[in-house]
Amino acid sequence: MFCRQCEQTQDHIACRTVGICGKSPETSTMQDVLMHTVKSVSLWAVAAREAGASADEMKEANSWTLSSVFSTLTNVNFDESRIAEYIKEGMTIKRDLEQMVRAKGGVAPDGDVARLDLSKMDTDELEDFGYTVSIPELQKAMGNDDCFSLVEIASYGAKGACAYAAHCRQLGYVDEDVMTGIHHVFAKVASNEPDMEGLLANALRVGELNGKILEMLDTAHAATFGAPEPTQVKVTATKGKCILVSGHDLLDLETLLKQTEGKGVNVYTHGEMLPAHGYPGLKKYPHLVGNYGTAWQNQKFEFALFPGPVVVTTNCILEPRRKYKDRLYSINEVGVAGVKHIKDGDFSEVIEQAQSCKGFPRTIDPAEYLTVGFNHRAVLPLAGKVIDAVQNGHISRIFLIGGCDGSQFDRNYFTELAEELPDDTLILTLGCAKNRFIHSKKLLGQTLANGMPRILDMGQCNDSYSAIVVATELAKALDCTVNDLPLSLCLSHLEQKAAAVLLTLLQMGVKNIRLGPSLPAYITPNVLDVLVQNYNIMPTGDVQGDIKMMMEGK
Ligand code: FS2
Ligand code: SF4
Repeated sequence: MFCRQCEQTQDHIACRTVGICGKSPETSTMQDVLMHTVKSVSLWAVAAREAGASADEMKEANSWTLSSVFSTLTNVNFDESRIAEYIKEGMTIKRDLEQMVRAKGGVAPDGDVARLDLSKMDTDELEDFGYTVSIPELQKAMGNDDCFSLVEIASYGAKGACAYAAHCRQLGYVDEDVMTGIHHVFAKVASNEPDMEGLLANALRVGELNGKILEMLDTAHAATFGAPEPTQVKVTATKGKCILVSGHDLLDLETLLKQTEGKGVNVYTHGEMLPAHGYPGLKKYPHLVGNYGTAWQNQKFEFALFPGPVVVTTNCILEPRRKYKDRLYSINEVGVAGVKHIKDGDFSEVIEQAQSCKGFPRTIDPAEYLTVGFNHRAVLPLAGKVIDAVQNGHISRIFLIGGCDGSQFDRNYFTELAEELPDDTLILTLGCAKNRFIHSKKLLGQTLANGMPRILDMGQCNDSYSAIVVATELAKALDCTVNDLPLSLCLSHLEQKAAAVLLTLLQMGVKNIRLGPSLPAYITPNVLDVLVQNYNIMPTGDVQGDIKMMMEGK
């Protein structure tokens, strides 16, 4: 195996024996084959649309693309057999697209990737094939490391964009123009030609598409569950039987809440599901009693101690410990071999298991709370207050500290940063990286001189659009650009959703982003130079030194 798609990659080079995430070489190789299949399907999808295929005719190819790509993200699917199923389905989709192109008199794409036929291969043969389309093999074939770095940037960013688009699809939102763009991105990657300019444009195109997807996801969430509003969330236990829900898919949480009504079972959120409590359509359920635990990387301890079943809706799942494996359930694109997989939104087995588990023996008193729900719809009405506070010196600077969390020790940077910033700074946050500081006793409950809470939790990484709207609207109100705002961005990077958001920010022209705890291994020094020259992107450094620079607007 050779995987370097995320930040936690081994020695900051690549995972080559087994993934730091726990991914086996077999699953990793199978995912390489699946991504090659995605490229082949994308070439035919482009040809089909050029031949006049309608949005309706592209439905299956669109849906398969989103699910297949999502299954290859970090910490999503460790089940080799499920990846093999996606490959087989992809071959059927490709055959159907081929027939469509020919029936419509279109032009068939050329080349080995377009001619890919894996339909008769068994698992061993697919794995053997996987070694021929691994990252090092494709890089060698291209013969230009900088161009290949751009291929990887676009591919991993497109993976994140597909994941966000899969969340949209779950809520019934699919945009044919966006899907056309996604297939074009993968078709460009399929060419594997060392076209520096075209590949740079392809990477920025991913950022643009992802911006549209994030906007669509924001609309879909608000239309389905109501506009999020500031809400206190209990983070201590309530006596009773319980189910824990982790991941990002709010619709799964809603389905579970409906199915647990009147069943005497409380529901808790975990990890990226915390912001669910801010949505009127979810918080109306009295048995959604609170949040349990912290970010995904602590699940091996936290799930083990939870006295009921656990459902993981999307990333990030880890290979489970024996202690809770029989209480763990996956759903949607998530998968781990030997873990029960929920189909057709039927949670009856989970609910039955919750009723037979111990549950929490007592209610913790006094209870503790966090506040969530500072979506852009809740923050923009405060914009006047923020601008006044900035102008009269009550807010010295605004910080966006967010992104993905992870287990590495150097991610304490984000805790120290939040704790060490001057008390008159406003901190916006989103994504699971917020767990680095929202529980901090030093910061909990802090307010600014104008009475505003000092930390505003804007939601999941899926809610990055909120940060974009707030920054853009503040810039409009102050008649300047986002880069001229008294705003510093410090982003914690781990997986491909973060890569997509970063490309969106770059494509918008946002500069001076600090990225940490280290830069991705797939960025070559020359490509990094381009990013530094054009966007002044920086690695996170020493906390005190960074604070000094950021307070000076650097
Ligand atoms: Fe966190 Fe994991 Fe949100 Fe990322 S729960 S690192 O994939 O998507 O954020
Ligand atoms: Fe390693 Fe990340 Fe790939 Fe997992 S997803 S194998 S941790 S680079």
